[in-house]
Amino acid sequence: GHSMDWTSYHRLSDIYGYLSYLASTYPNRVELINIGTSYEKRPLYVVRIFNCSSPVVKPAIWIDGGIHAREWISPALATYIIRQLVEVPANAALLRNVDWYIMPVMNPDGYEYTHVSNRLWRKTRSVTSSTSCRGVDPNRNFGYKWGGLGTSTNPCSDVYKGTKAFSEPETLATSNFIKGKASSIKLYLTLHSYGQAALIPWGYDVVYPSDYSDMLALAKSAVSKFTKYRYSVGNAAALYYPAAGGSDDWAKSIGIKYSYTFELSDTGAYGFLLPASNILPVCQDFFPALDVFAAKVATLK
Ligand code: 0X9
Ligand code: ZN
Repeated sequence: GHSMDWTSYHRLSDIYGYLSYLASTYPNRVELINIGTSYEKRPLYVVRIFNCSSPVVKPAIWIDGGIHAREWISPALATYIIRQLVEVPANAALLRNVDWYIMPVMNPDGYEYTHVSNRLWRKTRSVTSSTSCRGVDPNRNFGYKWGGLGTSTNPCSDVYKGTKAFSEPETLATSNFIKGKASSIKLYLTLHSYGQAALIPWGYDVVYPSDYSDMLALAKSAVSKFTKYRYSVGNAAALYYPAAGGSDDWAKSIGIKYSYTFELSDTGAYGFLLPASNILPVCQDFFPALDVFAAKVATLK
């Protein structure tokens, strides 16, 4: 076994250590893929979870966490999902017809910075044109409607969009990897906090894709699995605020029909500072929704 747990929030080295452990312990179920390097030269890891039954190429689900550094419940849930899929035999059915790509920490530099320097840091840690302000908002840096509403040209802003779309090594590596697999990835899920909401594109403005009703129906059916926490479901720009350059919009724009941002617990009492005693309840509540997503994706060619 391994000492990873979901009763506290973990440093990046613990998370990466757990991923390596899983890959070496379960080589026929787990592949650890290094998709690139962060600005501060940390590796960027995607875990592929699969089983070896035919067909060789299955429809896949992508899940990422840790786009925003301070949203600690997000990497915690992503690693919990990895653990449930890999180490809990009762969940084997979830791998039968679907492959999983899970990136628990897309912004590792920011995540480490929240542990050692500034708990409420949000962005990457790249050097900008400002001598005093670092970092780009990775969720304003994706290449669809980049630079639109809800973004800033000011490097000191928490929603700084960067100098161009995919200026950040983290968003560039992630988007390149997803593009390479885009024909198999049928569902894109990105984990954030907070607010308890399932947000549906488009988020760049209050605009609805032509297949919005399909996206809404699946999201509603997924959150109906939750028993402890109530989530609202709706258009991202309407429910939150218009914000361009988000990863969800970009995933939708490249043809991934089902693309969602999940804003996890809570609704604001603790906000980003969700106590560690909430990690397990949030994760246990969320996991059954993956049955709904996997069942849908299994039907998609
Ligand atoms: O503002 C964001 O990036 C997300 N909220 S957060 O509090 N986690 O920062 C919402 C993003 C929703 N999606 C788009 N606007 N595209
Ligand atoms: Zn976020």
